[in-house]
Amino acid sequence: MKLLLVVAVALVDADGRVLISERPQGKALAGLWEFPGGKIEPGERPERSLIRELKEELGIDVEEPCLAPLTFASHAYEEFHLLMPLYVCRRWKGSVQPVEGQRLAWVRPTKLRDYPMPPADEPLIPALIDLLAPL
Ligand code: 9L3
Ligand code: MG
Repeated sequence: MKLLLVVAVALVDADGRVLISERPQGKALAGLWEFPGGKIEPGERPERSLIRELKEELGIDVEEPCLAPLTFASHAYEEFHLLMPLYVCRRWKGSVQPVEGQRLAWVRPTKLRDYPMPPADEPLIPALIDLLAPL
């Protein structure tokens, strides 16, 4: 089965909330809330892909040293197997905007389960709760 490589990010604000984005109508998995990101293009380094996607989808500028890999998602869809590292990013330039008209939400990690997510994204929640739990 084809392996689809995708990158995703948990943008974390000063209050420890995480950004999720609703997939627009007309796209696969429309209406589900995901960690922003997208496909890695052939020959592209994953960090570059993520920087590109964050500019395209949210209008922000991220620098590579601000990205830290946290964990991986893996899910077998009918047509492909998805492999998706989740990065964490706490610093960016510019204000987050819904460039593609998508709905956005800043959510406490423990509240992420209130939002319907693609099957690849949901198993990432515990790692975020663990990372961002108040000390
Ligand atoms: N996908 C799942 N969870 C995510 C992201 C960013 C992407 N957090 C899945 C949806 C699509 C595929 O990966 O099947 C490619 O994503 P996109 O290029 O349609 O955003
Ligand atoms: Mg995308």
